[in-house]
Amino acid sequence: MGFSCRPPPRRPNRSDLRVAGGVRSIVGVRWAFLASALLAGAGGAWACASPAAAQSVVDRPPNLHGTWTGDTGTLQFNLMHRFTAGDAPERAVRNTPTFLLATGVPGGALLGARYATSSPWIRGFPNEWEFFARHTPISESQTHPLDVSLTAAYNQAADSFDGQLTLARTLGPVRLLASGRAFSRAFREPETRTALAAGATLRLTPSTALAADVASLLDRADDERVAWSAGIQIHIPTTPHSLSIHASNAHTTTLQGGSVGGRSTLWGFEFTVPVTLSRYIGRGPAPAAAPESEGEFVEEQGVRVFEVGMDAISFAPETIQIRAGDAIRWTNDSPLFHTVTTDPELVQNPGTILLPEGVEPFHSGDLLPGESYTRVFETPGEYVYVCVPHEAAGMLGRIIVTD
Ligand SMILES: [Cu+2]
Repeated sequence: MGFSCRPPPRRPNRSDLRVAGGVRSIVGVRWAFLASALLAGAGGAWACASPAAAQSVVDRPPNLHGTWTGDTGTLQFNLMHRFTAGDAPERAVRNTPTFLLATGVPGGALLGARYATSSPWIRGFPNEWEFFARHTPISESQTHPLDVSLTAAYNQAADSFDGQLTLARTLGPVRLLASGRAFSRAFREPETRTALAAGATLRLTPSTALAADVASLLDRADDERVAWSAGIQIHIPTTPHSLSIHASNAHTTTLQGGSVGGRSTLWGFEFTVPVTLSRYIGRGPAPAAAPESEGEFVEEQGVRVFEVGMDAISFAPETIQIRAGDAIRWTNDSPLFHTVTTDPELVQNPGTILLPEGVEPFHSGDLLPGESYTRVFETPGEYVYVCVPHEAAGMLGRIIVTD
C-alpha cells in the first residue's frame, strides 16, 4: 500500500551554515570530518521526512547504533551497564555505564550525547563524552530498499572527530546492519583510523529478537581485539521501552569504544526510555489541524476506503478527513506491533481519547507487521485514537468525519 510522506523538512539555512563556520574556527582542519558528514546528510534525499523515528533495541544489535533518529518532542534516555569481575580473591565487580541522551530535531535529524565511563582505551581519560548528530536520509519506512544513516560525532576524551555511515536492510525476520567508521584522532593518538562493523538481529516474535555484532579497527594492534556482542533484545509490550540483555568484550558503545574489544567478557543490559516532552511543556495531545481536503481512497463494494499507514511509531497521516459512511484501513508497515484504540479502559491517558457522542469505543487488537484493520465511520464528528504500546511516545491520530 502507499506509504504517505509527511511534508518535507526545511533545507539548512544560513544560520545552520554559520554554526558550521564557528566550529571551523575553533578546531581547524578537522572540522571537515564533521562538516562533510553533516552536509552529506543534509544534501541527501530530503524528499520524505521522519524515517525510522522510534528506537527499539529489537532493530539493532547491542554495539551498533542503528538508524533511528527519534521524534521531535521526545527525549531519548538510554541506560547501559556492563559488568566485569576482577581477579581473585576479591573478584570486585566493576560497572561500566554508558548513558545516552538524544532528541529528534526538526528536519529529521537526531542530536545527542553519550557519556561513557570507565573506558580503558584513552590513557588518562576514562570518561568519554561523545556528542553526535545523526541523519537517515534514506529509509525503508519510505519504501526505499534500505536505510542509509550518517553520524557525525566529536569524542571529547579523544579530542577526535568521528564519522559513521550505516546501511541497514530488513529481510523478513532478519535485519542486517553494516557500518564504516573513521576517527580523526583515535584514542587521542595523532592518527586517523578506520573501523568496520556489522551485525544482525533475528526477530523471534514481534517484540523479541536475538542479536549479535562484530567490529574491528582496520589496522588492529596486538592488544586491540575484534569487538563483539551478542544478546537478546526485547521490546517490552504495551510500553515504549526496550531492553537488551547481552554480553560483549567492548566496554563502551561510543563509535571508538565500540570498535575495539578487550580480553574479558562483560555482561550487561541496556534499557531505552523515551520521554515525551510535549506531555510536560503544554503541547496538546491532539495532532495538527485537519487537512483541507480528503485524501485518496479506493472504492470497495461501494464504500470509499482511505488508507492510514502505521510507521515505526506514528500514524501517517496523523489527521484524516472523511465523510460519514467512508472506511479507514490502517496497515502496519513497520516492524513493531501497533493498535488502533479508542477504548478508555485500555489506554494510559483516557483524556486523550475523543469520540462523538453515542459512538462505542473500538479497539483493533494487536496488529502485527503487515496486518490491517478496517472500520467504517457512520457518525460525523471528531475522533482521536491512540496506539496502546506507543501511546506514551505520542503515537496517536485524529479522524474528522463530515456529513
Ligand atoms: Cu504503535
